[in-house]
This record gives sequence, C-alpha cells and structure tokens, in this order.
Amino acid sequence: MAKKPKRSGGKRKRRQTGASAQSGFAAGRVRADDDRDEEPGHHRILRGGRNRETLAEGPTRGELEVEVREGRVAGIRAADLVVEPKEGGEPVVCRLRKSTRVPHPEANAVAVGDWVRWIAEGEPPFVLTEVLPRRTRLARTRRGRDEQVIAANVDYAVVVTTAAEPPFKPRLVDRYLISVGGGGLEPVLVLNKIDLADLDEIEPMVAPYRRLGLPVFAVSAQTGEGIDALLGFLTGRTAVFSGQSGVGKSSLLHRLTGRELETQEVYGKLGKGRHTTSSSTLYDLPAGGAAIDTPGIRSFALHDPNLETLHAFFPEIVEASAACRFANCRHSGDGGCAVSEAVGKGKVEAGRLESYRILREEIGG
Ligand SMILES: Nc1nc2c(ncn2[C@@H]2O[C@H](COP(=O)(O)OP(=O)(O)OP(=O)(O)O)[C@@H](O)[C@H]2O)c(=O)[nH]1
Ligand SMILES: [Mg+2]
Ligand SMILES: [Zn+2]
Repeated sequence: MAKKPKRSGGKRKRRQTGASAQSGFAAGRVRADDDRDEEPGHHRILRGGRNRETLAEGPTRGELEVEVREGRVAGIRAADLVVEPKEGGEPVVCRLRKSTRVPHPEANAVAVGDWVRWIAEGEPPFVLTEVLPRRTRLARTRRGRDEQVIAANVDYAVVVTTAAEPPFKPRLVDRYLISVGGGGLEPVLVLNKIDLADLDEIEPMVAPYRRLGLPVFAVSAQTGEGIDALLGFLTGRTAVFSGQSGVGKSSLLHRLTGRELETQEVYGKLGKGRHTTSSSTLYDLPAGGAAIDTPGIRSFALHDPNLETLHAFFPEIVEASAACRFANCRHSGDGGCAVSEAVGKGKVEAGRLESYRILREEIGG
C-alpha cells in the first residue's frame, strides 16, 4: 500500500512537462467522452491518475478475520494465476472459485494486471476472494464474440514497431495506435531495431507521430540505445507492450527489466531462433512500475470504434476538411474535397489520408 501514493505523486509532475501534455490525442481528448464504463449493468470502473489511490482500499472487516492478502496478476497458466503480493516477496499461485467476487463481465474474469485478493491459508493454489475493479484495460474485440481483455490497469499502451526486420509499416502503426486509444490508455510509440537502419531513415518514420504529440522512442533492444529514456518514461507506471510478432517486445522487456524472461520462452524456441511469446506476463520495472509482455498480434480489431477517436488521431485531416464542398465529405476522392487538394499541395501526407480512409471505412461512419 505504501508504494502507490509515492508512484503517482512523482509521475504526475512529470506528465505535465512531458511531450504528451501538449497533445490533444495523447492527453485525453480521445477518451474524454468514453463513458462505456458507466453503462447500466457495468460496474463503475475508476480510472485515470486521479483515481489511482482509490484502488488500494483495504480489506473489509469481515475479510480481516481470515488472512486476506492483495496482489497483482503477473501471469495466467491455464487455471493457475501467478500473483505478485503487493508487499513484495515470492509470487504465489491462486485460483478463481465460484465464490470469487468479480466486478466485470465473467468472460474475462481475470487478466494480467488485475489486482486481486486471496485467502492465504493452507497450501497453494490459494482461493481468490475478489478481483478488484479495473481502472483501464487493453482489449481486443472480435466480431460476434466477447471482447478479450489483454491487460488490465495499465497506463500506457506501448505500440512496438521496427525500423527494419520487419520493415516499418506506417499504416499498420496507425491502426495499432487507434486501436489502443479506446480503453483509457495513453498510446506510446516505440520504434525498435534502429541499429538496422540509417539515422536519416529513422527520423522521417517517427516525425508524423511526434507532430501528433505522441510520446515516441527510437530504440534498439540489441545495442541498448534509447533504452534509458524509455525506462525513465515508464518508471512508476504500468505499460503493456503490443505489436506484431518479431518486433522485439520480449527483447525490450528483457532490456528494461534486466532480468531473465520466463523460462518457458527460452525453452519454447521455434525453428529460426525465435522465442515466440505465448501468453502475457507482467514484469516489475527496476525503479517501480511494471511492463507487460504480450504475444504478437496478427490482426487488431478496432476497440470501440468511433469517429471521434479517429478524428483525434488525424487532426490535420479534420483541419483541411473544413474547406470540403460537402459537410459530410468522406474525403475518398470525390469532387470538391479539400483534403485531397491538401495532399496535392503537400499539406497532408498521402499515407495518412490512406490510413484515414481505410479506418473510416471500417468504422462505417
Ligand atoms: N537487430 C536487432 N534485432 C532485434 C532487436 N530487438 C529484437 N531483435 C531480434 O528480433 C527477434 C524477435 O524478437 P522478440 O523479442 O522475440 O520479438 P517479440 O515481439 O517478442 O515476438 P513475439 O513474442 O513473437 O510477439 C529476435 O531474433 C531478436 O533477437 C534490435 O533492437 N535489433
Ligand atoms: Mg515475445
Ligand atoms: Zn473531403
């Protein structure tokens, strides 16, 4: 419990001076009108830095009669939950029971990053009494199915991409950044493997995202370049790393935490020397905070698609569209479209308009 106030205090100060503070996109415009958690039937979920302390409320009187402990889910292996006690010490194995109180839909009763309470009696696996309400979540929506919560109670959604191997794909990066924007998380872009590219190739890759006000870090997990700056930024917070398979998420986590990754990954080596991650794992950062490694994602359906999120991500397109002949112009190449003209004049990047069109088509707005 002692850890929490310390974390948020130091970090809040820094956030005001950080790159994200100037950005409408990163600083919260995206989620300002996201009121999904207040729908009837949903448990009210506290989120955002302001609510940080409220998560740490103590056990109720009744629970004090048995030894109830609190901690955070670091990994899920079938029915076994690997939980890190809040007060430190060795992780313990816990299990959900029918009696476990769960404040959110049962389909994702527990996810890596959830805070939980359990009765520390007898031999493990211990029985969870309760999963605490989630402050934020990174979820994947799949057509016709319940959403799948990838990580809970995270501050940053770190989208990992590469300067090379695999080649940088800005359209995919746009998609990822938009996808992570809906769950109450702040997107962060990491360009990894900069050791494989020339310096003058790197800046043009990241410049459009810096202009959006997104926190952007160009790093190499291999040489360690840029890692200190990234670690400084993440310290005291919880970040979930996502991105395509092979971009170096696990390698970055290894660098950032300075510890050996799960043995499972080391032994789970596939053919070409790859250590493909098969489930999410939370690792503590050396100076406070945590980072969650996730399996590589192939497709990433838009999380809670909406036009507002899209427009917050494409401010230059919104600006140019003021001069479109038709108010409901979709900027898809019809006459009188000022956005298409702005591309001709070099004011809007063609690739960004292409992303916008694809994503807008998907949203159906
Ligand atoms: N040259 C170079 N190679 C890197 C760097 N970071 C990671 N790699 C290599 O890229 C490959 C994939 O790295 P991983 O860390 O396993 O990638 P991942 O994103 O965790 O992949 P999944 O678990 O499949 O999602 C490995 O062979 C790493 O050694 C880097 O900064 N530079
Ligand atoms: Mg991995
Ligand atoms: Zn238009």
